[in-house]
Amino acid sequence: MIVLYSTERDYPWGTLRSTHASKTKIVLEEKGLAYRVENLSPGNLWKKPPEMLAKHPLGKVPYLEDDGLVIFDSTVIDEYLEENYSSGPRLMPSDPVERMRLREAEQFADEALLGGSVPLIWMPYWSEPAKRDAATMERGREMLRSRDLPFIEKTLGHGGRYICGDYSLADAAYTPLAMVLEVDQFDLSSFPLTAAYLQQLRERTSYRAVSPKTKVADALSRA
Ligand SMILES: N[C@@H](CCC(=O)N[C@@H](CS)C(=O)NCC(=O)O)C(=O)O
Repeated sequence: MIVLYSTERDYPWGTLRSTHASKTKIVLEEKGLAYRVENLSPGNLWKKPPEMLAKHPLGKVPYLEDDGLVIFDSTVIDEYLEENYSSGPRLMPSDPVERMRLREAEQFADEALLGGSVPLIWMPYWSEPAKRDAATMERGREMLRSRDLPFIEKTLGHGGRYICGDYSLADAAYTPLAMVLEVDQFDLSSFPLTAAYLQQLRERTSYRAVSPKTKVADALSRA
């Protein structure tokens, strides 16, 4: 069985999960694959114990084991799942230009959101409210408002239902944004296309596995 290494934890303000590992969990769900989650403590992400470094050279999540094969990096894992498990729904188009657009949209999600604005908002939620750095969180929200959301809004202007038209691997990369902004109760009224898009992602069956309303114990595997 596929084993996904992630970090997930229940808090009174919602169940928090690694954004990058959630991107991979969504693909496992969308493709209908059987898997279980190996839940690592948040402390492992900075302690980086040797057993973790043996599987991911940077000691990050996600990494995944599939029948003896160990794979790291959410983008690489997601493409591997798509290419190796062709029996599930196709999450990548075959046209080279469409594939390029998908990778471009995913790259933006990785660099601008998951590696840029989103952690400034998300990391403080792993601490109790009194210990959160409000200024850092606001800086993350401002990056979203001024840089990231305008680009997403423009991209969604193509009229398709999802970021690249039909549902694809790229949408898995935007689902962590839906998750984070749900916890943050972020006001998206100036970005109506993005608001509708993120809501659509939340309404997919796959979202249950990463929803802040789903307790860790209730989404640790899929048969
Ligand atoms: N490029 C990597 C980034 C993974 C990543 O940064 N994961 C975070 C958790 S969401 C992490 O492990 N952070 C610990 C660290 O940066 O050392 C991927 O897409 O998998």
